[in-house]
Amino acid sequence: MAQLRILSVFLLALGALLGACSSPAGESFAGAPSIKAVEPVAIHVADFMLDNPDLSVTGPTVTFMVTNDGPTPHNVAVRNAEGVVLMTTRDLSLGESQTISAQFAPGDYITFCSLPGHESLGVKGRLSVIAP
Ligand SMILES: [Cu+2]
Repeated sequence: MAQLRILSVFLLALGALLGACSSPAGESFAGAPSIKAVEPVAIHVADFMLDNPDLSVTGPTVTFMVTNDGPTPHNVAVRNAEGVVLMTTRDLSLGESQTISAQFAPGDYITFCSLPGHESLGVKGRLSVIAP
């Protein structure tokens, strides 16, 4: 029973610590402006990876700014769990960017490059869209 009590105290302390670290919605830390939903989500694609393979964004409208940092042409596409592609950039050459917006229902999606073989080489990530 004593162990359970110690665990409870620990969890309470942890909760207080986590609470102290998070800022209320709409507030930002000094010098670090909060990212609003209307600002593009930056994605950098390269040979053969995405710089941020685990994105969480607020929907329904999401704007991405996709940049290709690799010598091989790439695009960034988004598909849902059923495999339906909901958004694709054009094929971008080294240094090219495209800003693109699409609507997403809350849920989990896959980001990938649709050029042959690129997804299996590593240009793949997860996108989680949360309700506003
Ligand atoms: Cu690619």
